[in-house]
Amino acid sequence: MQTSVPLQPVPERSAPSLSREEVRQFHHLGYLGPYTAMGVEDMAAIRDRIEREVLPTTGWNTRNPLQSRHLDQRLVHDLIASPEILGRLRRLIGDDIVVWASYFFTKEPGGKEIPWHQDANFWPIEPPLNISIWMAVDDVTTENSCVQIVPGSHRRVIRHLPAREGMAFREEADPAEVDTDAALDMELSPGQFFIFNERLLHHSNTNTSDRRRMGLSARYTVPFVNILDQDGPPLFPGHACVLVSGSDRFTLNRMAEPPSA
Ligand SMILES: O=C(O)CCC(=O)C(=O)O
Repeated sequence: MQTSVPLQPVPERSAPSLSREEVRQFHHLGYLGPYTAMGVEDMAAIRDRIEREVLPTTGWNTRNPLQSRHLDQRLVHDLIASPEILGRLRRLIGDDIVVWASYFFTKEPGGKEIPWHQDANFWPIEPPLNISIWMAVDDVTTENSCVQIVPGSHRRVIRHLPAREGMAFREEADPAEVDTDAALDMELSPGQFFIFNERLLHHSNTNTSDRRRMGLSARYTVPFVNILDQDGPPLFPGHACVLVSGSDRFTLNRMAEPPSA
C-alpha cells in the first residue's frame, strides 16, 4: 500500500559494521567486498523460492517481473534489508536509509554484454548520492559473466555515448575513457555481495557459458535525496521507495510500507 505520511522508524538490529579503513577504501576505490549475507545452502533455498514464487508472478511494475520486487515480496525485501547489508551501509550514509530500486540482473547463457557504464548517467536522483549492492543468487564466476569493475573510476564523471550494436543498454561510457586493464572480476558465491557507488564503472560480458547468472542489485540512498521522476524510466508508474533503516524527516518521495511477512 502506498502512503505519503512519514513512516515509523525501523528498529535497528545488531549487525556487522565497517572499520574506518574500509570506509576510507570505499571512498578511495568506490567499492567494498565481497561480503557474505548468507551461506550457500540458505541461498539455494531462497533461490528456489525466487524461481517459484517471485519471477513467475507480477510485481508493482506489471511489465517487468525483475524490477523492484522488494515492494511486493517479503523474501526480496528481507534479502536487501539484511543486517549484513544495512549494518555496513549505516557506516557509509548514516542511520536513515531508503531503498529506491532493486533489480534481478539475470543473464541466461548467451545473454548480452552490459556495456561499461556509471549508473549516475541513467538515474533521476538529486543530489546523485547512491550506494548499490549486487548480491549473487547463482554461483557467479568469470565464466558466466560476473560483474567487472574499475576500482577508483568513480572519481571522474565519464561521458556516455550511444551504445554499440549488441549491447544490453542504450548508452555506454566512452570506450576511450575506460581502462579495461584495471578491471576486477567480482566473482561471488551465492549469498555474497559487493557494495559500490553511483559512479563506479562496471560491466559484464556476454554469458558464453551454459550456466545462468542471476544477481540481485539494490539501490540505497538517504531521505534528503529526491527521486525526480518516480513514474518514469528507469522506474515505472506507481513506483515507491521503502524506508529500511531509521526515519524519514524529509518526506520528499512517494513511500510504501514493506510487504507483509
Ligand atoms: O548485472 C550486471 O551485469 C550489471 C549490473 C549493473 O549494471 C548494476 O547493478 O548497476
